[in-house]
Amino acid sequence: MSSRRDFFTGAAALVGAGLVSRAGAATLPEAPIMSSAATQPPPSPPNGRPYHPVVTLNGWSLPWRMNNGVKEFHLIAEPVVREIAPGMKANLWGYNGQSPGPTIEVVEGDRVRIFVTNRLPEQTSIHWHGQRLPNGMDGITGLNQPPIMPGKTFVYEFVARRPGTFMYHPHADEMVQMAMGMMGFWVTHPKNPAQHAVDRDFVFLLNAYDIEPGSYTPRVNEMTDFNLWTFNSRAFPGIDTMNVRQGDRVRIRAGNLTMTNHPIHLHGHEFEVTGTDGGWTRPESRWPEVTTDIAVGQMRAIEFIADAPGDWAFHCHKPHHTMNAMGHQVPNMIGVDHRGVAEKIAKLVPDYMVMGDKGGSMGDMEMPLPDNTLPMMTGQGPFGGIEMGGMFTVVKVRKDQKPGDYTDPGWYKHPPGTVAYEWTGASPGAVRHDSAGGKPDAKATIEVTVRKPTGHQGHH
Ligand SMILES: [Cu+2]
Repeated sequence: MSSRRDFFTGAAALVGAGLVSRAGAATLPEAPIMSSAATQPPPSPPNGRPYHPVVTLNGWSLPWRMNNGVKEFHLIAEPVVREIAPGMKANLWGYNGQSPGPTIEVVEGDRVRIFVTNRLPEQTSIHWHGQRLPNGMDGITGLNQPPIMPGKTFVYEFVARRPGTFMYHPHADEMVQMAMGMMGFWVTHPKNPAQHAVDRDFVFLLNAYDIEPGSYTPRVNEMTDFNLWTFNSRAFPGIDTMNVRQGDRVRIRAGNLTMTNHPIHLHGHEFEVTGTDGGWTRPESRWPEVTTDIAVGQMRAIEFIADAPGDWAFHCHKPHHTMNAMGHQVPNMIGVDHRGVAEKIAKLVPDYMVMGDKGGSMGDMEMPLPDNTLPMMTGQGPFGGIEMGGMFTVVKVRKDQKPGDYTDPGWYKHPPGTVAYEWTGASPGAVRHDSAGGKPDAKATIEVTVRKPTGHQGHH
């Protein structure tokens, strides 16, 4: 993660696209390109009305140009290479060098003009999810507008009437284009910057990909069996941590553009859902939660006071969504004795290894992986392997994190006596109870019941 100072170094990654010099393009605003997948804390707005900028997790906000009071942005739909996490890159489609595309930040009442240049090999369009706008700006190919053909630029223009949390994505060949990563975040800040003000405001999209280990391009026809679950097209340990100051009021906004729901869970704090893609929730309608389910196509803004110092996990609560690419059709081998079998197979298959006979713990396991894939469960913490992947990151709450500083403070230093520890006194050993609820019997043997396949049981 970068600090505000680093941002200006990171801004070196912003280069003119060099794509806008054709005849008639002199009126197009510059289309900045981002080459880094690191979180870029945004600079304060250089012009226009004031607002408190959001921080896009492993992303950035798109600069604009003021043209006679209109905020002009330039999005370029194009193939990109996105680093999903160190060790894995994906050929995706996105905007301005990254997938997801840059966050667009405007202020309630702003007149916004967005130029969209299509550099994909097929037609596209952009739908501005959740916005109040003229029907012809809604972006459904065929319904509201003709398609933007390859090489063409379209202009969308509307007033950002409603403050809140939005996203953008194509409504053209959308199964393919969203499976390829075409999406981005949009925040319309309230006219009055004091309204809904928080100290830190993080945003990201939930996305999922099916990329066969060893390959680079998503299988776009997949409906359910995705193997990469990501925040802003990054998988743990590639997702930056959210670093905050103790006592901060923190908002985290997430939008779900996958094909299943994600129960998003925060450790160590309670939060309230303060906004959806339909607007801000009324204060009297809120209740405390530690998990909120984000359904397909929904956005949620949660808020909490970060009053508990520490490194707090923040993740999807579906266990398979905190794993990285690997077949999920692995049988449950807990308790199976592989001795002998493994040796015989190893003679035939040199890289063969027994998996999961003592549970699935693989955090410290060195496995031969194909090129360009991620271990299923990975990431190192101060106490060893974290054994996570996918939709997992950490909220770091620190007393001495400076306001406006988003740099990673390192691992939490626990006060003495506040970490779970090993019992080193006398151990009673393992005691087993028999199934009839009788006396403990340490020597009880395991009785195995074998059910033989006898055809259609219960259908005699
Ligand atoms: Cu999930």
